[in-house]
Amino acid sequence: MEKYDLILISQSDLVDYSGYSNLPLDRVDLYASLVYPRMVYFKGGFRSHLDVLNSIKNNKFYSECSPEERRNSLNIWNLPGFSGIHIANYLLQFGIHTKVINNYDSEFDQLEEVYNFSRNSGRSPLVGISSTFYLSYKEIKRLSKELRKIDPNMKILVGGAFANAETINKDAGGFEQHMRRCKVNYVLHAFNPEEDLKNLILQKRQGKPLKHIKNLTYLENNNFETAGFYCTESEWHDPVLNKTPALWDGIDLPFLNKTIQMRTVSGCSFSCAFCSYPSTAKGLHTTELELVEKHLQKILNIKKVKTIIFLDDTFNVPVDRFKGLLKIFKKYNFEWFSFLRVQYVDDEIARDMKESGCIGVYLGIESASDAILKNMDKRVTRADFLNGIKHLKKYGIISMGAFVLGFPGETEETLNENLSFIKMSGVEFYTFKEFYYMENTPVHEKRDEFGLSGIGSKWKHKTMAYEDIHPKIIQMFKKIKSSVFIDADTSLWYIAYLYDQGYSINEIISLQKEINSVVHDQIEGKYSDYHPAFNRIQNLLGTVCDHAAS
Ligand code: B12
Ligand code: SF4
Repeated sequence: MEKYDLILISQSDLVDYSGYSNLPLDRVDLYASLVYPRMVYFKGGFRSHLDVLNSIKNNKFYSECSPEERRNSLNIWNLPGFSGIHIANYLLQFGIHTKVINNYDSEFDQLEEVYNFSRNSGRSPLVGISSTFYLSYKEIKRLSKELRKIDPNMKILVGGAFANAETINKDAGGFEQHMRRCKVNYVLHAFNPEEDLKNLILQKRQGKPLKHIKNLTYLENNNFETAGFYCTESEWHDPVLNKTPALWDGIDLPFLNKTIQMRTVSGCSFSCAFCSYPSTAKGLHTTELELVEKHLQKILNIKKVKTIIFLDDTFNVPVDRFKGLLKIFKKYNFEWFSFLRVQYVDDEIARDMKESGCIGVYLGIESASDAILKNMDKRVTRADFLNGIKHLKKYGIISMGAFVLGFPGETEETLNENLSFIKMSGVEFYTFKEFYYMENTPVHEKRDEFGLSGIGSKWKHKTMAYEDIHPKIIQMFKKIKSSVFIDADTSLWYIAYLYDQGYSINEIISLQKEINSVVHDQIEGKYSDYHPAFNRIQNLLGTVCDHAAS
């Protein structure tokens, strides 16, 4: 077994379904917006769509399984996340060895084994938790508590998107109380902290002081109530895209099936009025195409890898760069998924996408109403979207249209424009998200014009309030028959993950239609574990397992 400097937890099973299940079912109208249509009530509790499949297939929910069984169950966090693998890749060039724990809840036995091995060999590894998918400290606290059962003296570091977001409108000193409460030793809060992380590990290894490391807050020892708290200088770093050599095949990735994620760009050159990404990412940064190709070669050297999910927010912009990427992709044999700005797709691009292995794309449509698109500063029209999707359909590339509902200016009519768009465009999948109001987004500058007040998920403007949205989502969910609903919290990754697990796109469509039909009836108040759709799902799962095995 190898000795590691860092154990990095990329993801964990963070949604507390048992919490929802403890709520009284006869009062579901009070909390329906939290559970529907994203969950199914099955065998006495609310379940994720994937966990319904687990129970029907294996007769066990994910939470009831042993770690090994969990690794073989369906869970969106079993899909390899990017940040852990990327950080391991970056650090390897400095001789720093990272053990990536992809999903803590599926791999905690392995974490314990690796940690104890390194500790018994005389060097306790630092244990990092990625907060990228967290929206509060709750999950950090849970993990830290469990980790300290392995070793109360463990050194725990937190980094990732949530930690970064905490410093956007607040001082890094605000971490102190949370670090004491959650028993965390270090927080690295930079948007691109790779170099700071390298410095932290090397300084610690040499027993040197940490005060010159940027973007770090730390407690001087494990006495969390009284230890001195320190905050180092904050400094912006550009992404390390061109400073990350392709060392993918040198990292141990036992959790890998067929799919891996990568990015070739960080940031975004657009400035949609509801989005904070351009302001936090500070501009568009690209990887040189020659290096992208080297990464691709190394990734595809990992024999199991057949599919890549590209995380670039606007993968096909700039268009010429995208054409260059497609030319490279065509040389290799793999399939891929990505985000796509579909208005920049013409017949030739769609054909090249297909020929280079594109299976499906996430379309940030946001709204199919020209009036709302204008308010959002999306710089696109409904007609442009329809035109682009037509090209994708011609070449059999599936798409998932993502909509943001309730943006300032939204009315009953503009919402209905989404309905007709979904039907007309023929997108195979769709998902709805409610408008989320953040101060560090362009819409905040126009709050007086829109009469926008409140914050986050609780807002009000001249034409709507947040409470109006959920009933509309349910109405639309019930009406849409031509396209398949996917939960916004899992979106394209749900499709890519099931595809990774051996399900064809048609099988995914069939399964999801059945799940949605159960949700539909539950919204009407009809609950039964003997719903005929569960039988049909069982039959479908049987067919898939048979062909996946052969
Ligand atoms: C892929 C993805 C998903 C997938 C993940 C599937 C999978 N198995 O990978 C799915 C669809 C499931 C998902 C779900 C959600 N997501 Co999401 N997702 C992303 C996305 C597109 C990519 C994440 C990624 O890998 N980024 C690339 C890496 C390099 O960036 P990073 O993780 O931030 O890592 C960098 C640093 O933060 C740091 N770092 C990361 N981890 C660590 C750890 C340590 C110790 C250190 C030192 C540093 C460090 O180093 C990295 C390199 O610079 C991002 C948007 C984006 N472009 O990042 C959103 C994003 C992470 N998601 C987000 C959100 C909010 C969610 C959801 C809560 C749903 C929602 N409302 O949108 C859910 C999760 C919970 C739930 N209820 O189910 C937010 C997070 C905001 C936050 N935490 O403050 C993001 C940033 C999008 C956004 N702007 O709104 N998501
Ligand atoms: S929504 Fe997408 S395209 Fe628009 S600014 Fe945000 S990341 Fe860029």
